[in-house]
Amino acid sequence: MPISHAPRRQQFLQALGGAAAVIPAALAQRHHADVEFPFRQDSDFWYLTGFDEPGAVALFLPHRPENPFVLFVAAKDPLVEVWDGCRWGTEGAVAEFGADLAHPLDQLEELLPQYLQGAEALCFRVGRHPQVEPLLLKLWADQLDRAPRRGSGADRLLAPCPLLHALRLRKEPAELERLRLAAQISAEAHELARAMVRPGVNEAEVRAKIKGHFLARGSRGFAYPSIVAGGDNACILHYTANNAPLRDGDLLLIDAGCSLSDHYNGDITRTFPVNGRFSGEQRALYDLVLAAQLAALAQVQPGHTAEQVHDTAVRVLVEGLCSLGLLQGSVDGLVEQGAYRHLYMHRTGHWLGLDVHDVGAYRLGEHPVTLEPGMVLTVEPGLYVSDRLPVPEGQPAIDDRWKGIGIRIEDDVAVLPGGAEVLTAAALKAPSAMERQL
Ligand SMILES: [Mn+2]
Repeated sequence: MPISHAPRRQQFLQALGGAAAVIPAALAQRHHADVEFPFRQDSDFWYLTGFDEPGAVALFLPHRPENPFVLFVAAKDPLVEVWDGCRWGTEGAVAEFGADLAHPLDQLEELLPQYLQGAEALCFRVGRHPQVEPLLLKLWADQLDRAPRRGSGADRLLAPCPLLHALRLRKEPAELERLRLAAQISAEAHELARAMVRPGVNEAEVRAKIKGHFLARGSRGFAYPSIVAGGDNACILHYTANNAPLRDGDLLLIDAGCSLSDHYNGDITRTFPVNGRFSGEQRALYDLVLAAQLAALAQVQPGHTAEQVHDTAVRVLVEGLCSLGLLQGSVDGLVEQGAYRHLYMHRTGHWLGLDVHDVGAYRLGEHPVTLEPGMVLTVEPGLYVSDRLPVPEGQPAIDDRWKGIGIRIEDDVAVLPGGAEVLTAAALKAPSAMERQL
């Protein structure tokens, strides 16, 4: 079931009403000197076009029903293409990407006013696209100047996000297929990583194994900077060094997922003992995080909210931390005051899709968004015991035997009619699977 961008364009055009949308592609980003980062397309632009070149601009023009989808793209240029690879050019934009009309990018300034003439409003994300924004604002200013005599002109600037991100939040069946594949490849890499770990192996070697599998399976590589964090390094939530030797007696936390050729992402975290055996303290906290994760996963179903998922995880964690003597007081009071946040300081999940932290509202005004079939989210509670944050007043000091334990367990979950599907189940997490004979 291939991804089809055309039905999305139809939905977006309908949602626009009388507004005309200008959706720019991402630009190439400089790494250093004349070297660029690998190109990453803007996810909104990709969602609507599937076109993977930098600098392009897509127009969506409901007021021109005979040719509502116009692409401005880099023109064919044999000399540039010898260095940088093939471009589709205007002919490819029409033939391969379904544009009703296509023009070379250098005609954008000249042609944009004509295309936007007659729209009731302009739909453009201010603050994100410095190559297009001045042009668009000047054009709108001209329209406003002329409106009294012409009797027409756009009178509002709209953000595309509410329309577009509501579409992106609800995944089509073909998108769920891609997310299943991203989850599967990511899970395979976690299994390979666990099999190679033993004391003395470097975090970087584990990371290389994971990246090797992602590339060998045809994905683009890491969906986000992966975290391979032994022992206390796991208590740094966005640990980036990833280059320490793994120590006997420590846990290893791995947060890694792949990004497919069409940018659908996996996002998995697993934690297990470097030497194959949990200590008593490690096992107690692992069992607690797993219990919180399973309870939170059970809350993922249509009609519930992401807040319920988070609240469930927090409650299980706080109850367990009280039993272990790491917190004291009434569970309700501790939850209300947030007196657990020196041990659990992040939310329990996020939307997942073309962006790893995918677009879509979590709240609309006062109301948390209700989970619906097609929504995909991560469920990732954790505990991080270190000296970095102060123990809140009235809470027990932390005994040294707990310190340096960082645990997170993260799965990707699709909401389905009547329930949910854990996409990442192939990455094992039962304590018995985390313990290994070395
Ligand atoms: Mn995540």
